[in-house]
Amino acid sequence: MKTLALSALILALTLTACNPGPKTSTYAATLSPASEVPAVTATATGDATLTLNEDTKTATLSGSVSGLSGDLMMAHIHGPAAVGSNAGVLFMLDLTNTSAAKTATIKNKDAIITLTDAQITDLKAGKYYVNVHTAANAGGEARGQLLLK
Ligand SMILES: [Cu+2]
Repeated sequence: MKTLALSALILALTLTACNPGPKTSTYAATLSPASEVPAVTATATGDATLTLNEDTKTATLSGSVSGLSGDLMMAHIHGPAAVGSNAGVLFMLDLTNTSAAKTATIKNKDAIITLTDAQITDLKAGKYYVNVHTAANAGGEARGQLLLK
């Protein structure tokens, strides 16, 4: 009977090891006016976290910004570009303003972000960034590079 229990335990451990679930990686961005290219003078700060499911090649993003000069007008993931250079919009982000406190939350606009293999390569290389836009800083009030955590 002990042998049977031990066999069951070994089988359970083997199955666990062979079935680790989806392979995910996480990317974090710290948003600041100083990271804009060129840098802007503003008090906005924020953060964003992107979680990539490498099996399904899909991602979700969530984050928040505060200290904005006014309502957040737009928020995007831009790329591919390294720190210090700019690139076009890749993915629209959904935003919710909390006007009184000049804060907003951001998240993926579509239900899920779907990436190509080339886009995943760029993301992993740190070439994607989050940029939030206000009326006062239409080109971007706070930016943060999405970097592997
Ligand atoms: Cu943008």
